[in-house]
Amino acid sequence: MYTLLSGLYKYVFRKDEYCVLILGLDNAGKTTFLEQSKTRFNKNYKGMSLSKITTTVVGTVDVGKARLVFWDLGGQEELQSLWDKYYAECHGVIYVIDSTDEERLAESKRAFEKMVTSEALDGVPILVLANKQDIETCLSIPDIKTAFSDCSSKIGRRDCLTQACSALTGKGVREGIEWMVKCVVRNVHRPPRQRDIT
Ligand code: G3D
Repeated sequence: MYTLLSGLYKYVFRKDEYCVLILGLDNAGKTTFLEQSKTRFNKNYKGMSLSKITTTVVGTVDVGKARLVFWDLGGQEELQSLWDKYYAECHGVIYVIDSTDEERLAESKRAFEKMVTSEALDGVPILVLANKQDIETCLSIPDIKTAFSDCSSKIGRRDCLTQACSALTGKGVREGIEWMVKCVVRNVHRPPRQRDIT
């Protein structure tokens, strides 16, 4: 009887926890995306004062039995060298691009290329967010895909999606998160950590 009840307790109160890195150049909209995701998925979340947000922001979002734990690592050049310290432990990557910043698109592509060729990230799903699509003059998804086209062989056979998004208005945020949940759950090579809900 105890085993049965304890099994039921675990089934109801356990979450499968997946670590998702939010990467991209500074000013791409990573922190705004994280805040928007928490607002959309977590009931009663009131938002965080921007002054309290530090370089490595952690936030969680629950979708069914899955809990995504986000790490927003900061995109300044000196912080990019820290990204790979987190690769072995993560289950997914969200790479944010500022679609209005044509000048830094090549820089963003270089950072993406470096990230995607890291062996520690083999097989890890990548969601590319073409952010700031609410601004009329932004680059379109085909423009961005063309600019990143020579990365496709390096992406390999892992799950990868380019999603139009506005972290400011929330457009595309839910679709992106739901896609990521589907991918991390089915990736048997990186099983989740199991945690009791607190
Ligand atoms: P980062 O965490 O990647 O460095 P932030 O980027 O989330 O701090 O965002 C940088 C700036 O871009 C912020 O403006 C933020 O409001 C803006 N931004 C983020 N996402 C969007 C978006 O989808 N649309 C628009 N129009 N703006 C966005 P400020 O003015 O605070 O620097």
